[in-house]
Amino acid sequence: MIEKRKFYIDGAWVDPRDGRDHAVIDPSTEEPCAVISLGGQADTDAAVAAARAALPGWMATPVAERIKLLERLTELYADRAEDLAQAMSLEMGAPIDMSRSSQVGAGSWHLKNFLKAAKDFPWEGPLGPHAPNDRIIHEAVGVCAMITPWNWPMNQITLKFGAAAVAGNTMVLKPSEESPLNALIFAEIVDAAGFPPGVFNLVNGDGPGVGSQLSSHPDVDMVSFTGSTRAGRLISIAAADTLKRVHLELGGKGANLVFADADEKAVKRGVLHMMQNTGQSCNAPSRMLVEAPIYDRVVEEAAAVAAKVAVGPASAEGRHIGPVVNATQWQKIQDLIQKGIDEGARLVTGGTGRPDGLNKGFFVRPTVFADVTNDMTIAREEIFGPVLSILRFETEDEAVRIANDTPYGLTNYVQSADGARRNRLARVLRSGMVEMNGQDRGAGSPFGGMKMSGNGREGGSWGIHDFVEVKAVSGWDPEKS
Ligand code: TXE
Repeated sequence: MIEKRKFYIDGAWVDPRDGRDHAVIDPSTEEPCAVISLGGQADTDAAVAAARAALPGWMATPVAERIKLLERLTELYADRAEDLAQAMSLEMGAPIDMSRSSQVGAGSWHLKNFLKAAKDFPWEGPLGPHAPNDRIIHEAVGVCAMITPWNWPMNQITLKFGAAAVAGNTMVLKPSEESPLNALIFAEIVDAAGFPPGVFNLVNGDGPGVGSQLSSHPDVDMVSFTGSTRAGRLISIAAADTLKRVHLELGGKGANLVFADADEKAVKRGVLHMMQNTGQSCNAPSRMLVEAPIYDRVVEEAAAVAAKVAVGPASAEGRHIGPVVNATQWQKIQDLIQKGIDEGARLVTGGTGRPDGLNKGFFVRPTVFADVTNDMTIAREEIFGPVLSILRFETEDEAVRIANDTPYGLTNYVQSADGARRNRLARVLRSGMVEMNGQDRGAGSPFGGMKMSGNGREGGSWGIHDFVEVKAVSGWDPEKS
């Protein structure tokens, strides 16, 4: 049993002032695998005070030095890759090979993108050639609380840390209580990289405790949150009295528009993308919208692909999907699958219960529903499990109407050989991201949503923009530095 009760505050590992024990459960076995502490107000206050005290010095540190420290951290992150992969596999159930490649890999990708973006960022400069005495200065927002979830934990921590750090902010991280171990390793990496004490602090806690204490804290200038729309709303309410900046990256219900001229791998790609990380991704293409002439063939192919998706424990090597993170999520997914059946969707593979041979652990059967209509619960709610809904459309306009008929707006997908159609659709789909024909997002591409998927953008220079204030100065002397 791993015991990790300490918090990282002001450059030191300290005992909780107001802590209580919390067991971290291995979702592959349902057994406790670690004990951490959940902090209280005194711990939150200590971390915020350390971040506040470190702020003037860190803001005054030249950006080139901040970038150097991030470079060092990026190297050390690579050195600790295996520890991070094992931790995430144990605590949130990512199969170990996937944890090594995708979970850890996402973090190093973001860190490297920030290094490049920070070097090119317009930190300070004239308003324009017409106004030599006007200067625009981008400076830190201040003390930033970062509240992160368990599904892509290192991805989300690095997205916030990299941008906040290069921009001169100081930070208090509260990782998810479901997946604290990788975050504790990250704090060790920050420490080893030599960031000044107080620049980065970590307090473990739950949402109603440390999470809401940070959100309402008068000495916190910004909250950057990734998680459920439910918690995002509570954070916004808690933050309202202090009018702090609130950045939210929330749920999604992405549509994947598959036209008759889609490439031959489009359906397989869409199903596997849905199943990736056991369906626990905010940008999952969970509604597959299929053009009528190819509908029956696509349903058959999607069912066959999903039926072949292997499910197994996170510690097993190879290509399979792991369990979902916890009992609550497992039950939520079971209830939604049952709702799909009850509301009249056609179950073509999978269903409720555990896959054969897996009697313990939060394992879910890869499931596909056909004949889903957009008013059904499974088409409206974020399931966050390996469950795909297939809907039929007749015309492009109808596809757009269905795709946009959702409270969410994170990512939509298009599969079509027709470039003019793709470009047309990219303009009218209401989501922060539109990904087409399986093309990967470019380095530094902004990640974030519209509507109830949140606000703000993370990654690359866009991510840095979210962590800076824009200061307009007039009367600047261009002859002096
Ligand atoms: O998330 P929570 P849960 C969605 C997904 C999933 C559902 C529930 O649909 O099924 O959310 O997951 C902290 N003030 N996503 O309940 O509660 C919490 O401690 C401050 C989408 O596990 O949102 C943790 O650190 N903080 C998503 C973080 O919020 C609060 C990723 C996420 O937990 C808080 C995860 C509060 N009042 C779930 N309540 C995505 N966008 O990728 C909770 N937290």
